[in-house]
Amino acid sequence: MSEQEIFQPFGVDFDLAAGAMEEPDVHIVRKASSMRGHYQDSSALEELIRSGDDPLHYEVFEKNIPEQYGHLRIAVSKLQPGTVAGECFMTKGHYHEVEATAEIYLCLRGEGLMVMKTASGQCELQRMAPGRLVYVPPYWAHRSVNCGTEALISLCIYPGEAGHNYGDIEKQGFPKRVYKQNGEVRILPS
Ligand code: PAN
Ligand code: ZN
Repeated sequence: MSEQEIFQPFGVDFDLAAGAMEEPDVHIVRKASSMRGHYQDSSALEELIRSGDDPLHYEVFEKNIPEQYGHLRIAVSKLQPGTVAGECFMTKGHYHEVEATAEIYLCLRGEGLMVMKTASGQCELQRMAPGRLVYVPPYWAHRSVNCGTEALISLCIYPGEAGHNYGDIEKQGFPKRVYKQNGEVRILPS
């Protein structure tokens, strides 16, 4: 490999207390309207989109790192608190396109759950809380769910070549849903 092809080292500053990546290169915004098909109660989501003027749902902040084998992608995921007919706000969730790739989520702020499933029907949940790291092994689709009252913010690191496969989740969802009623978190079916 010539000297020109070698990717240059760099540093990224984080405000760990705020859960913020300084100077991200990419800022992805997902509003409530991009969550159609994901919540149990689709009319409640439509009502939120209408009455709340399509509010912000979650954001992803990333550094520009090649989507290639050998690299590690760095992202911060920031998911707003709230519910849709009692179902906690969540990310779309995805398998990695290269299914045999893992990911780590280090939670910086908030409280939530990582809901994970395999194509063969296993489903596991892991608690997310500041300072807790969740390991998402290869082959597990993953979705984060905000069960708290402030934004759920995590630092995510995953292989450069991983990619995202949303199609399967849009069709099948996850076997378990997370609700919050009168301040109590409920996972259904239990
Ligand atoms: C994360 C996710 C991020 C947003 O960076 O992309 O939390 O979730 P969705 O991609 O499901 O909308 C990650 O898991 N990357 O692989
Ligand atoms: Zn992922």
